[in-house]
Amino acid sequence: MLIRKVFPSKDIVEIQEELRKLYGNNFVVIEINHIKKYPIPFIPIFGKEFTEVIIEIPDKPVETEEEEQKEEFKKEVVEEILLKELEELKKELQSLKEDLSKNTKEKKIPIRVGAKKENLSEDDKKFLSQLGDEALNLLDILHEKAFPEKLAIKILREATGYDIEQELFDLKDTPQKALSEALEKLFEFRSLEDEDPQKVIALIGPTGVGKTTTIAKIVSNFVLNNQRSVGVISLDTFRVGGAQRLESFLKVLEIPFRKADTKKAFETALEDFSDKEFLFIDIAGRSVYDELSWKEIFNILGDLEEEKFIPLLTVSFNMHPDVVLEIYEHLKSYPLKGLVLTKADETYKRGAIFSAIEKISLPMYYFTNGQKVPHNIMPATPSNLAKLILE
Ligand SMILES: Nc1nc2c(ncn2[C@@H]2O[C@H](COP(=O)(O)OP(=O)(O)OP(=O)(O)O)[C@@H](O)[C@H]2O)c(=O)[nH]1
Ligand SMILES: [Mg+2]
Repeated sequence: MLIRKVFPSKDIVEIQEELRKLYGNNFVVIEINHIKKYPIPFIPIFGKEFTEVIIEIPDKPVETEEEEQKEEFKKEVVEEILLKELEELKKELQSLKEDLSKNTKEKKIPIRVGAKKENLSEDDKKFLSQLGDEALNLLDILHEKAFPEKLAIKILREATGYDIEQELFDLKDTPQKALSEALEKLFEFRSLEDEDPQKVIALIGPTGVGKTTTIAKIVSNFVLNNQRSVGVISLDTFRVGGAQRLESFLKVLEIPFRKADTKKAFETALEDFSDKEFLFIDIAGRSVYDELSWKEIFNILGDLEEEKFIPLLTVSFNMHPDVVLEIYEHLKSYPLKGLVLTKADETYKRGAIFSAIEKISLPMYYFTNGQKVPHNIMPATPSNLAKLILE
């Protein structure tokens, strides 16, 4: 906007002061003219001198506009710098991503033992490729302990949780706790101590697996730690000295003992021990193909009320799972109620047998891990099994 102003003074500095008072700094002087004004128009006498100033006032104050331009420029520069930095960051991120996926690809094809043989599903392969370090360590241990691949994956699925940030499955807790939690979900564990009293427990299984020794361990612990009343009946009568060692051991602990070679003798012993909380029956191992002999044994035991009778299939950790299944298949027509796993100390590959145990699906009652009576036995709990696996 152009403005014309007329000042009586000639002094430019004075005029500028006046203008500043009126318009601040927001004006630009366009033109300055010295003019004369006459009292009678068109008669040039008695004229008086004036200063005519033409100024322009911009729509926006000049300073603000300049500042705005500066700000605009600054913004553009900053934006440009930021964009460049962003580009750099993007590139760095991309290369990090590539490194990471290379690493994980290299690291996470952990299908080391047996996987190819077992034709894993795409889902299982994907799961394995998403395992974090701790989970991979556990997988290594399960492989070392000869767990079948599919069971190892099942265990890991239970032991791990998905970490959204890392996009990985990793252990939910310490290896001991995470494994223990997983085992609890996948297998059944039971304790004789939770059973109502007046139970008859028999250990049944192949020769030399540790049945008699395990009974000696269980009853000693019952008597020494729990003050439970127990008795033992041995059906191992046809072998020379079959029951002798057990008998002399039980004598020391003053645990009542009977031998029974007939159904009648067995029933008499049962009556004699009717006040005992737990009665253990020791049976000599025999081939599963000796069907007659098994029938004879179950004929002797046959009249026991089913709910009172707890026959436990006893097998050792060092047995081949197929052999365990073979034995189970032959004996499953009898009312087996659980499992005892012996000789954990004799093998490092304690996981192999679990492919059979998964199929048998009976609760586990005890693990034994040495020849020492009464020490080398532990109740079958998820935590004890986890310890045996991680050891
Ligand atoms: N290393 C080890 N040896 C064990 C364990 N349990 C038992 N044994 C040993 O295995 C051998 C056989 O044990 P027994 O208790 O006589 O086995 P069994 O099942 O009663 O045998 P049969 O009566 O012949 O059927 C003995 O030398 C025991 O000391 C164990 O947990 N670890
Ligand atoms: Mg025996």
